[in-house]
Amino acid sequence: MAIPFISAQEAAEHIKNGDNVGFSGFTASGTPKVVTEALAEKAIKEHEQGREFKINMFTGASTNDHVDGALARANAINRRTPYQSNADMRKRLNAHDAHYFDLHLSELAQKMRYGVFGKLDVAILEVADIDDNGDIVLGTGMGISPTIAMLADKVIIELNEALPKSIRGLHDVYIPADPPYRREIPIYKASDRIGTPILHVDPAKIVGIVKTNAKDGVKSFADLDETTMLIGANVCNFLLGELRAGRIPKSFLPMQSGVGNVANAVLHGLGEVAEIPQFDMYTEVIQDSVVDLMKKGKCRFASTCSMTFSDDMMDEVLANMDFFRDKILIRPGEISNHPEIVRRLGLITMNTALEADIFGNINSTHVLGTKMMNGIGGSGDFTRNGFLSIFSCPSVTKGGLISNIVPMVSHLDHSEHSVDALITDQGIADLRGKDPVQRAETIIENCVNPEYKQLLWDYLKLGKGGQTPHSLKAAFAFHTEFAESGDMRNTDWSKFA
Ligand code: 0RQ
Repeated sequence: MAIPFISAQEAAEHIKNGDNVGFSGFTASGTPKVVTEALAEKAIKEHEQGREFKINMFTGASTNDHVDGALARANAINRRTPYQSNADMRKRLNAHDAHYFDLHLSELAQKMRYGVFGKLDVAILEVADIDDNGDIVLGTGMGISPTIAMLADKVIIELNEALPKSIRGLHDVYIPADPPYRREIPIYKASDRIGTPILHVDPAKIVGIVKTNAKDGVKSFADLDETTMLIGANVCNFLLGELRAGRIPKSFLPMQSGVGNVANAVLHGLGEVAEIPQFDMYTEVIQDSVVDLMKKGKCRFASTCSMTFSDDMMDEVLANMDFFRDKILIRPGEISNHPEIVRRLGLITMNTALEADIFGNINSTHVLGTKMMNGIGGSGDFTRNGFLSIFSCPSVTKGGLISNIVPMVSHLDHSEHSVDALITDQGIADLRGKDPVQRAETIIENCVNPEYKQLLWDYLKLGKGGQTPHSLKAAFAFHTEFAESGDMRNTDWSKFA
């Protein structure tokens, strides 16, 4: 029997208050776009009638305004995991209107299969193609799609007609067996294909197909500012030094990079350095800079969970599939971020901190210790297991009112044990093989902004010995000073002597 075409509103009627709902995609790429808007409208109407309407929301990573934005504004979310980056959703999480729990991205699909969050009622999948047997070509990001398609009682399809059928072949759909039956995941180089290009869904579960042609809507990057360029150059120099010293093999190692301007600057920088050989990427997100590297022949292959390209770049890639087909594989998040593979392939990992402390601990998620920014994302999956784990951030924020290097991080995401190097616009702190005091000295000397250097040297003297010499009274003085006067530079250690 043919799968029926339905409207977004009819699709939304299949979703009930309290349902667990899984969404395809990863970042803005490959997420549903119209059923979620209709669901938000339904929630608003239900609320107007005085009825409860909230769902529990499971995604690959962040989404876009059609998903997180629309549902947050409608106050339609009860539980949310594992990552978001939407201003309206952020407000809901921080107000506890939506109960957000922050999770390593690689863990969500398996935790859903283990039954941790109860049964999955509905999955909404954006697809490029589907036939009546339930054979699906997914869109531009995979996330948790294979697992939610398998677990959900009902599946709603968004067929995105803007995606060309030629995207078929880019996906590598694979679900590992669950313990005690799991075996090694047989990826020995970034380009190893282990699954199938097609996702099969039981057609009996598919309640209908909603047509759309909305684009992912990823914005182009802003021109790089001076700070970003300095960080990018420092990361490139560090990697070049490691290559010259023979600590990175001559053939280089696969790279992972987070999202954002710094990642873009680093990759752009690597493309400019002739001494860096061709390399592969094994990462969760590829951005526009990776396409440029592929065109230059610098990046040989990218294994990813999503193609997070700006709309213009996406059009270019999709129009030139003959060139890109053998250079990109889109995998589920639990494979793109799998700790086993990160360790085996020996990834060079590059992620971003909101703040770091002088001993090398990292806060990637909580602004000034309390407000959730986005979530840990894949940064922990990669950082903890990388061959060389690098964190970067600007040395100061808000025109210098905030130092991104503090005495003690106000929230801990990645401990000193997982961080090999910290890099800011000021310079590089190689933390490997150093004790906590040596780490602090290196970070203060090389990474801290000149306006904060003396303050942090003085803090180090406040500590009364021990392996990690903190002053527990003064450890959060930068943060409390910012709360009081709005400027961390006003910190006065004499109050704590
Ligand atoms: O504030 O928005 O008011 O301008 O925080 O800071 O410098 O624009 O940083 O966009 O690169 O994001 C860590 C959040 C960095 C991101 C984080 C303020 C600053 C600004 C944002 P405004 P920037 P970026 C791959 C891997 C975790 C997940 C991860 C992230 C705003 O990289 O989510 O790595 N990482 N995943 O002014 C107070 C500080 C601050 C601060 C910055 N110390 N205190 N405010 N800000 N530092 C991706 C995926 O997993 C999908």
